[in-house]
Amino acid sequence: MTRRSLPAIVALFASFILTLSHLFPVTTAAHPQDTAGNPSRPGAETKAERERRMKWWREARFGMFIHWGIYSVPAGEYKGQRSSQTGEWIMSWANIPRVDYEKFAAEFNPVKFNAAEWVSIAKAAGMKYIVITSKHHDGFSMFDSRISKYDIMDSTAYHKDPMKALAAEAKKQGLKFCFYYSIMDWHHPSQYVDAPGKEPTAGNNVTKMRDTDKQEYLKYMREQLRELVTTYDPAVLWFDGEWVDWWTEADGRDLYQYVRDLKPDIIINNRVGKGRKGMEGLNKNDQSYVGDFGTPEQQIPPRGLPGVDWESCMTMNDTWGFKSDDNKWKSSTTIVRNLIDIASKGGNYLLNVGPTSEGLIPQASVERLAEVGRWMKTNGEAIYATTASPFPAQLSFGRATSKPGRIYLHVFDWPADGKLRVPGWGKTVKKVYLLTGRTALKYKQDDKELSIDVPTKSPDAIASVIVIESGDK
Ligand code: FHN
Repeated sequence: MTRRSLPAIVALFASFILTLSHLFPVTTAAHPQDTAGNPSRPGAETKAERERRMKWWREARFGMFIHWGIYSVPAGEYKGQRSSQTGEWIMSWANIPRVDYEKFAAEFNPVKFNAAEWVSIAKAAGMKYIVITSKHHDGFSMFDSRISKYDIMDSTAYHKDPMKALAAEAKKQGLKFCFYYSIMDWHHPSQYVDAPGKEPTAGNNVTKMRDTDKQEYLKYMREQLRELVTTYDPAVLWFDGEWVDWWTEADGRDLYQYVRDLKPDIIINNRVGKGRKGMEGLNKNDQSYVGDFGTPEQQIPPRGLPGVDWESCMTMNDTWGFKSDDNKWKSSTTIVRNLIDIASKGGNYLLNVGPTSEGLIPQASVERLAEVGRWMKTNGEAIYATTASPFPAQLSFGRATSKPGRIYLHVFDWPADGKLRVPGWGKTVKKVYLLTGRTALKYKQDDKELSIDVPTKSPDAIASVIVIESGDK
């Protein structure tokens, strides 16, 4: 055996082992994993338990994201400077040192904040859960944190805890209350910025961690998360800012387990670890990564992802945090059709609002959410608790969602000739009707297609839903 071939054989053997470990995640003693690749240990969560834990979330399909913080004070402008970047990143793109940025806290006084109104707006839109920023990258705590003076109780003119009011109101109106929490923290002394032309205490897309301070920061995060989980009982922890190089998958696993130990039925997104592929949001497939669901951002996966829990988060204009000059609002038609498209691919839609520093959700958002709510009032059953389209290819006229024995066709392009042609999917049709008014529709079926006679005018310009009952469970 020549010397040269030995390394080749070793390499071959190593890659074979590697392939094995991806296929069967090695539950090392240090990092035992459950079926979803999440940390597990004796008494770990069984598949059935995971199904139970994820059930409400999977059935909810539609939630409100709220980016609210002291960045709503400058509202996208700093010393006459504006940027196309998002409002919540002003500390970074305006290169504002900590000592100057902190001044926005003193000006933050949301006297018009009304928790009941916010929750009602979400509920009337058909949303089932709310995810609000407890702490964004700027490190400011929008909740009453006993371990930070840089919070809404101690540093603002407001001195009240809106998170308490929102959590109570959400419970009262039957919506799930959830928190966003940023791992990267532009304010915490453990981190600094080392980038050309940047203030070391300003914001930046990445921070550096002082080696000696990482444990201190992990302790700080854990204590804040303990406060958030035990005081407000959130149903989801939505982490973000995990892309910094000082944060590792192992850190993510430990934090995931820590939070699940605090509240075993909590749901945690994949941004607790290092799994996500950028804005595509789903996990890389080079190993199994920690987290309960994937997080595509500002985009919708091209195809359904059978067996994968995912949630697409999206702005209603071009910013997450409030910017006074951003009026690039999506239409309610676009928003409803995004929701349908996402549900037809088996995902959830987390739609954002960016309230003002006075505590108001922008009127343009309120109006569009009311229109979405009108559509959901009639068609909600074609979204909630549905699963992905059974059709192998995308339908030419719209999308489909399904339930056992039932398919919901969401028609965007109404057939001018009064005949809606649906490709065969191998099930025998028992009944076809319009969801609006449950009006029965005539149809003909052969093994190639189902042809449905529809009224000349579509019942709903945004999307008209036709129900096909096949009786096959
Ligand atoms: O940087 C953040 C951004 O401000 C916003 O919070 C979004 C929401 O998903 N996440 C990050 C960008 O991926």
